[in-house]
Amino acid sequence: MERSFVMIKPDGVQRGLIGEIISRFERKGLKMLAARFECLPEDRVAAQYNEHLEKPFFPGLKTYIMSGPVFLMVWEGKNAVGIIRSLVGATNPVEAVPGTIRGDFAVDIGRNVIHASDSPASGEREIAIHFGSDDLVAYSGIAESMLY
Ligand code: RTP
Ligand code: MG
Repeated sequence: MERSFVMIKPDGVQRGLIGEIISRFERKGLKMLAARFECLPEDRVAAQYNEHLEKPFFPGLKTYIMSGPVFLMVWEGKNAVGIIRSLVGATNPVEAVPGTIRGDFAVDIGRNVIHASDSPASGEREIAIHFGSDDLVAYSGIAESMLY
């Protein structure tokens, strides 16, 4: 079973897309293990995006991510990382196909609504940045026993 870290970025929160995005993941059959609504401090933005610290777009990315509250989540499921990346769509909304979250709701790479872990290892790393092990709630969902 894989776990993915998902963050609805400030533009997604401001546009009222939290419910829409959660609904898509629930209908797919994924299970939420944790969630928190907050404004991210600078150190966790840097840790989250450590692979991009030296990129030219990082200062703008940091300003964007810290411009308002974000909605942080942990999702679990069979192949959850790849499935969530396909539900999210391509990084650049120009390439994100309709039916994906970015394909349906975004027009600009610098305002692309949502983050999702790009590998199972990234998922575990990113979860540990934002959540403690006590924050992850263990339970069995009906959907799980029906699906797997
Ligand atoms: P994310 O990490 O946010 O889920 O997005 P991603 O994997 O699809 O894309 P990634 O390459 O990790 O880039 C992280 C975020 O940085 C912003 N970005 N801006 N202006 C640019 O060229 C540029 N490139 C990336 C985007 O907000 C992207 O989601
Ligand atoms: Mg990324």
